[in-house]
Amino acid sequence: MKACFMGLGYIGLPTAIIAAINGVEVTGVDVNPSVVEKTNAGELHIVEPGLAEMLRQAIGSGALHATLTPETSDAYFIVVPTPFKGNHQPDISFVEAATRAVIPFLKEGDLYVIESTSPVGTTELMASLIFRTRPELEGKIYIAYCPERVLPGNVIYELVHNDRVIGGIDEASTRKAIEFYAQFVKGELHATNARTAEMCKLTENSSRDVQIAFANELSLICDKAGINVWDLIRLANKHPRVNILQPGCGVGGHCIAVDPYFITSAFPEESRLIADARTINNYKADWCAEKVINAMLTFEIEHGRKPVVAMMGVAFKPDIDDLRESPAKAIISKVMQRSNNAHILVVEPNVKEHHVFKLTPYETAYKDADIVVFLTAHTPFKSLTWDDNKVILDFCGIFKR
Ligand code: SAJ
Repeated sequence: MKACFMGLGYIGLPTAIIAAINGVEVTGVDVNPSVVEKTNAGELHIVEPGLAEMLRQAIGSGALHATLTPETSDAYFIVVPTPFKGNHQPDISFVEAATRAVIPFLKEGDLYVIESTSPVGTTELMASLIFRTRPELEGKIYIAYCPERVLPGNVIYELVHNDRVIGGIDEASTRKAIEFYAQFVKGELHATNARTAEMCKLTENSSRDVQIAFANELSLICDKAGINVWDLIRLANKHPRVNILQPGCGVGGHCIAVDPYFITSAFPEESRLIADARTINNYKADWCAEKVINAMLTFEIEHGRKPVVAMMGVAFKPDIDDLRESPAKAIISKVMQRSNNAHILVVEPNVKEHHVFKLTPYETAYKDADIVVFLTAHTPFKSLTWDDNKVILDFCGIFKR
């Protein structure tokens, strides 16, 4: 069977590779010539443990090759970005462009699947685009939506072992898509319709955003109430049916912080809690920045000099090197703007160098700083010992004090 993957990014490339080493003949298509070139040379353009060896195997065996344009296949997968325009309105122009590129190749019996996180109704929209352009295909091809839920850094394992939700525009399409994924997915394949599958992905991540907002709101309340929020959550979670997540310095990444807007932009009247959770999580980063700035002013009044401040962690979540959409990064920038040349040390153990921040090793920064601000709960930070001579702002539960 031949499959054509449109988009060789964080999801498209690993999925194309895994399909290729499971007996599918795969054409990987990307608009970026260097991605095509690197992939054909067996070089990864993304960081993902264990994937390089699989790519070389897939290219070496000829099961996978990359191109700039689609090739005739039996199945076509749309795995391109779905960014947002300025006003939190989703942009499906890449999905539409990739669909238009494959339409001329479609033939009776083919399968067309969207994997990109998309607003509800996108699959039906693309189906009508296909049938408007190729009316003879109506009812003759299979169209479905199948979201992914892999965790960066564990993509290979999760692509194979996570359950998948597969929603067709009709039952025959759902069955056809399940047949394809059954070739390499060991997790359970759950049949549904396209709209439900689209909403399922958005629901998973929005539910997590709301849960994190609850934890962040608790941290604001406890700060005012003089309660240790880490103890409070630990004790509340002793209840057999309570599972409160951890407060942080805000919510980062290009999934949890983004996917809820696919719902709130489409259902503004109905999605109040989801919208408020986004506001709370965004506000938490501002709240943390203000706390740091106040601590710096207090230090200067008490000590008659500007403090040395260590900002511990820039990545958007613990133990990764991904700084994209990181609340920690936004907080550091805001503190720097308002620090009127206090000495700010920036620490990020998972990154060697940064084009904006000069990085300091975490032990040095901790030793030299008057004020230590923990923004991202990287494991190495947990080996540091509490020092009563320092002002420690722990926004992510390193010391849980
Ligand atoms: N965070 C907290 N407190 C917590 C958990 C997370 O503040 O208790 C913060 C993290 O620091 C980070 C953000 O939330 O800034 C998101 O973290 P995450 O652990 O949700 O990680 P992601 O965004 O890499 O992965 C999520 C996962 N979705 C769910 O867990 C429901 C992953 O399975 C999805 O595939 C991924 O989004 C995605 O691609 O959609």
